[in-house]
Amino acid sequence: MNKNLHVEGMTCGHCVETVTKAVNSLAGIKKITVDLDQKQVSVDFDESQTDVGAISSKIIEVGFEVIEN
Ligand SMILES: [Cu+2]
Repeated sequence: MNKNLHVEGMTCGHCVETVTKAVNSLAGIKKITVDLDQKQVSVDFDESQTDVGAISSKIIEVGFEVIEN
């Protein structure tokens, strides 16, 4: 499954790396792409292992705001 999330608060490459690492620490993540300019985080994941709620919580946990599209 693929989900696009609107993530507020990312300002630089370090933020992108923080979000990427946090999401990748979850089980079932296949691919994450972060578009800093568009504030979009695109995640491919195995829905039998994780869900949008868990992904959003993880992003919030490391200090960003998730606005679901
Ligand atoms: Cu940053």
